[in-house]
Amino acid sequence: MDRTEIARQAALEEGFDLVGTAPLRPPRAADRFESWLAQGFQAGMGWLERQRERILDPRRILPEGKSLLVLGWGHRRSPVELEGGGRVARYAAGRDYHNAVGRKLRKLVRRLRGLGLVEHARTIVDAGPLLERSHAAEAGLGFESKAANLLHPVYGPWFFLSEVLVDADLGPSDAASPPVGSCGTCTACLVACPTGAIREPGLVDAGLCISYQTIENRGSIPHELRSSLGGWAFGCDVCSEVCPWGETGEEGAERLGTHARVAEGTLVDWLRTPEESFAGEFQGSPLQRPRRAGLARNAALALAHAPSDRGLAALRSALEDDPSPMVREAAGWALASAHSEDRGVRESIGRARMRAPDGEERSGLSRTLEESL
Ligand code: B12
Ligand code: SF4
Ligand code: SF4
Repeated sequence: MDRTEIARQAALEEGFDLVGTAPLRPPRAADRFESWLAQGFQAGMGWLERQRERILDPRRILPEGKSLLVLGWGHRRSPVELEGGGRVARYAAGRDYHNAVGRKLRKLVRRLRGLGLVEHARTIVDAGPLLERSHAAEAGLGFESKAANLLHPVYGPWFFLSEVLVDADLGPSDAASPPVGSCGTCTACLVACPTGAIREPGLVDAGLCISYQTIENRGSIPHELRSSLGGWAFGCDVCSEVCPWGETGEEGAERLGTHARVAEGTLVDWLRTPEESFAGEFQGSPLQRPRRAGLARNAALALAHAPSDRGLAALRSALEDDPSPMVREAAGWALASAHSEDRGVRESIGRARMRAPDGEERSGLSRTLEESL
């Protein structure tokens, strides 16, 4: 067995489903990345701009590096909805994949070192300075798609990517010619995207993407997008769900499990979680990423898509006394959107506007009152 095959076998034995190798060099989609940044499609994710140099030449991450071992781990599972409404992107329903995959990567590196295959190595999963889908396409893990997701003939879009940068020359993998498949004439994701975020094939404007707005945006979600959120309380799977390549593959829900706050929690619970208990309650879950105020904001807006008496009561109290101005404002919008006919709702929003100091909360509530009532 040559060293590439040994490394491949080691990765498969660590539980990865897909393995490929590629030379450590600038990503093939470098021009696309630069033009994406130039057009501001990264929205508030300033770290992508700050890491630009390393992303454009990953040899800066590991100067001794020669190859990339690119790994895929499937996460297909059924749609996830909280009791009473509120959708959660499937990848985020259980334990945080960054931790689960990170552990596997570290074990793999120990093993590769033990085998004498590598000395210097660096692992990356998601947040590292690498254009993962581009290198993964080059390593033969899948093909680039109109939704921008990397698609695999068996796993569709339902797999995570991660990498080990190594100082060994692993050569191209056997899979270096991309797996057969393409979008062909399909345009299902372009048509289905609720906010028109896929501006053209392969080009996603993060500022319009529900995934960005509900996970990465720490501020207020733009009013124009709120009615299109469609009940997504964390992330969005629409472009993956409509993809015909995503229909096969085994169910893998047991891999990350289902977090208690998803299995037993409701939007009302999420909205009411106090700052003091947030970290404890959501421990180990990717749902922590937007922090307490971001998740409560998402819950408030999603309650507009799943109206109920409990939701009405929770939104009223959030409007009155949530500690975050962003959450109070979102609660006002959700009340106006779903409960404007209920007694006293208009007056409560009006009073909240009077109480709010000058700033985003006040202007947001004014806009809500002007537009919806
Ligand atoms: C920033 C980011 C986001 C942003 C921006 C998304 C985007 N499309 O750029 C936001 C927050 C919106 C986001 C959302 C999601 N993300 Co994200 N995200 C990233 C991150 C950190 C960087 C992506 C990036 O650099 N974007 C810049 C653009 C230019 O790069 P790109 O989209 O990868 O570019 C591809 C296309 O241009 C296409 N392409 C290239 N040439 C051509 C030519 C043609 C003709 C066509 C059609 C396409 C095409 O291929 C390029 C890659 O080679 C990566 C991890 C990483 N470090 O790479 C994860 C990552 C891409 N995300 C991932 C996931 C799972 C998601 C979501 C599905 C999460 C969810 N359920 O809510 C959504 C999907 C949204 C979408 N349709 O892209 C996975 C994707 C796995 C896969 N199989 O593809 C990654 C790889 C994380 C991981 N480690 O698993 N994400
Ligand atoms: S994740 Fe949702 S909002 Fe973002 S591009 Fe896909 S369908 Fe559109
Ligand atoms: S839905 Fe159709 S166009 Fe979109 S990524 Fe899947 S195959 Fe390509």
